[in-house]
Amino acid sequence: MTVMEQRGAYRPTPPPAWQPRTDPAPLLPDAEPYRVLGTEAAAKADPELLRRLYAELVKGRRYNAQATALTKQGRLAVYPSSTGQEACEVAAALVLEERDWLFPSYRDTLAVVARGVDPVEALTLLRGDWHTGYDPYEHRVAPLSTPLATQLPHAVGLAHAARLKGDDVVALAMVGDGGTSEGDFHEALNFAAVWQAPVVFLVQNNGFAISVPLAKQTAAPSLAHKAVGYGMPGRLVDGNDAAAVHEVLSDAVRHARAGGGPTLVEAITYRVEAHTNADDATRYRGDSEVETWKQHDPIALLERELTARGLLDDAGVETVRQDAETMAADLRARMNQDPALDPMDLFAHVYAEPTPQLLEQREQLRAELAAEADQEGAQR
Ligand SMILES: Cc1ncc(C[n+]2csc(CCOP(=O)(O)OP(=O)(O)O)c2C)c(N)n1
Repeated sequence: MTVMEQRGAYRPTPPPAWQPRTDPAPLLPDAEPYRVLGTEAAAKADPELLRRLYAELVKGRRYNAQATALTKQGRLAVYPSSTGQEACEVAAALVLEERDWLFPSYRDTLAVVARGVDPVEALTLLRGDWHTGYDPYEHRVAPLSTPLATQLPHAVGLAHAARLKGDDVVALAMVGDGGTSEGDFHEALNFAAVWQAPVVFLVQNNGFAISVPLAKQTAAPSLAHKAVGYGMPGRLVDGNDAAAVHEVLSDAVRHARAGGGPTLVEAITYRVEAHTNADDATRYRGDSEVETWKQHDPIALLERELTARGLLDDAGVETVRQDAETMAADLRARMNQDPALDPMDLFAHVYAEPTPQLLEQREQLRAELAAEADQEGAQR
């Protein structure tokens, strides 16, 4: 039989029945970012929680302003301000139980402080020290991560390990919109969904990765839609609505704790200031865009809600403001003290077993420091 005859005789058999492994519909994010403030849902929000959120937002903004001022005085090497993003920062810290873990990016100092880390210790890395400054185990806060998205697989590993050990722990990992283009983001979400790890991923979509706008970062309908591809729910929330972010993250944490697996939350927000004090944002975005976002300010939104419901008056605003000033004054005073630095620390903790080269360099520095001390002694 010729090949053509064989082909003619071939009748394809129907493939085995196929259906999606899970129904994608419940995983899809809402069409609009979820909002609470200024909507009917606000009436159900706990007044005490709203007041707490408000106090933390005001303190957070003051912290950002103080830290930025410290960069200008040379007390901090660099500071990535989260002004405009305080709702995400504060809510992320408040939704966790003490036994849970927070995995922040470099922009999330406010979340770290809101979780209980000393405000000065939280700035150690940004001051240019060689270590994180705080004990990650004390408040269950991983080091502020500068390499984009590397904190995400760490969060998944910790959460998965905790579940294997039978520990009731949820990990909440924070990342920027730019960080979602990293391989680590993909790997973390994939592992988390396959293992059903108790993790919540919070993407703060603040519009830019330094100068790169979101449109150049992804063609996805939204970052929350990416969740569906991994088999986890994606949620979209107004990132400047502290009550909404708190509610969505609380739901996600509860879901993870109950064994329901991970959630990807995309919070739509805006970085009002430059990427860091070393950046000039006017080179890639216009003032009018910034002004539009300032009209949707997280503190103003919450203040309006609290005032309208009679939960906050002028005296209350003043008390919160004063508390924030006290915190800033303490931060300023302590950051203006020169830290006692030992140059020999450079060689500590590099390797468990120092390499011969490191030992050689350590001896060289020790000798130079000793010679310098002798010289100073002789001049006195
Ligand atoms: C792996 C890696 N690549 C590049 C950088 C340089 N970098 C620092 S911040 C940044 C932009 C990140 O933007 P985004 O994730 O949106 O977070 P945002 O700064 O807006 O909070 C880049 C590319 C880095 N820190 N790590």
